[in-house]
Amino acid sequence: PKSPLEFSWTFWYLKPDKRIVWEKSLIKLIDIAFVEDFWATYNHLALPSRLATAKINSDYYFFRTGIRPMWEDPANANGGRWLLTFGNPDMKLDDLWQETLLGMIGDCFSHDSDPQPLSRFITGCVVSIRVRGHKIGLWLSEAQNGTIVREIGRRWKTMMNLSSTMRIQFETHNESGGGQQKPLYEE
Ligand code: M7G
Repeated sequence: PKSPLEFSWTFWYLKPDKRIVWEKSLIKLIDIAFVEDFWATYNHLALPSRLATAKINSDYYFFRTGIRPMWEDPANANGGRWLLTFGNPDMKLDDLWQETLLGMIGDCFSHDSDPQPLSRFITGCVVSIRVRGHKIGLWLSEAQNGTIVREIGRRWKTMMNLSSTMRIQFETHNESGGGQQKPLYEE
C-alpha cells in the first residue's frame, strides 16, 4: 500500500510563450496524494538547474490541490510570497527547491506547540528560471499578519539551512505586479 500525504498537492509547469496570455501557458501536470507519487514525479521532472540551461522563463509551481497557482485564486488574493533570489551562482538551486518541497509535503512548517498549524497559511511554492537571477517563492494566504508571516519565513530559512547572512523578502501579490517596491518584511 502507498503512503498517503497529509494533504494533496498539484505540480504545474509554466511553459513560457509570449504569444499567449500568462494563465494559458500554465500547464497542470499531476495531482500528488502519496509519497511514492511525489518521488516518481519529482524524479521524472527536469531539475531547475537543467531548465536553466534550456528553458529560461519557465516555472514549476507546487500548490495545494484546488488552489490555482495565481494571485487571482481566492486563497492567494490577500496573500504574498517570501522570495529567495539566487544572485550567487554557487547557491544550490536544486537542493533548496527540494528542501522546500519536502518541507511542504512533510508538514514541516508546523510545530507541535503552534496554537494553529502554520502550514495552513502556505498555499504553494514556485521555482522561477530567470536570466536576472533564479528564485524560489513560498506563497502564503495572508500577508497582513506579520507575526505569522515572519515566523514562516524564519522556519523556511532554518529548513533550507540558509546561512544567517542570506536574506529573504516578503511582498504582497499586488505589489509584485508593479515593479520594484520595498518588501513588506525581510528575514
Ligand atoms: P513572475 O513570474 O512572478 O516574475 O511574473 P518575473 O517578473 O520575475 O518574471 C511575470 C509576469 O507573469 C507578470 O508580470 C504577469 O504578467 C504574469 N504573472 C505571473 N503570475 C504569478 C501571475 C498571476 O498569478 N496572475 C496573473 N494574471 N499573471 C501572472
